[in-house]
Amino acid sequence: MKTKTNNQLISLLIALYVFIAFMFTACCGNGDDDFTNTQAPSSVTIQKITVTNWPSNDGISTWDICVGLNCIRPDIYPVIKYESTTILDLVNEAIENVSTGENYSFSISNLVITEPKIKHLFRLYDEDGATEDDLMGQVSVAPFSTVNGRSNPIIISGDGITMELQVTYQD
Ligand SMILES: [Ca+2]
Ligand SMILES: [Ca+2]
Repeated sequence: MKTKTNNQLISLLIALYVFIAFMFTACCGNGDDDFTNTQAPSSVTIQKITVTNWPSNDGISTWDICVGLNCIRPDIYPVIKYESTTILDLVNEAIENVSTGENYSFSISNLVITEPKIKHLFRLYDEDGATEDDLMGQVSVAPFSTVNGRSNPIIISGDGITMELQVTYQD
């Protein structure tokens, strides 16, 4: 009887341990996905995106191959996707022939992120006119994370690209 109770206790402890380990991984393994923070905003509104970094080439050659003083430089614009929906596409405001080390800002008219705790896909493209635009880099991240709190700007960085989001937070 004693052994059976002990076995049950051990089983219970193992189950509890697995549960806690699972909860820790789900909750806090990646601070970007913490759904438990009551300080999280109900929405985040993006007012400006400043691109501060991008890969110097596509791994093989310059972003554009052409004859001209600066035309080999990329013509950048950001795109934001949420799940399968493109919620921002600034292809029509692409900035031509950008210089490494400079910052380039895109003012946008209040893009409201309604699920700031869920991952969004931030992409930077090189606009190529007639041919398919080059994807320069992309980062999948939640705009709001408990690690960064309500920072402004929000820094989106990875895969060779960096974007700073000028935002406001809504409770
Ligand atoms: Ca190109
Ligand atoms: Ca170019």
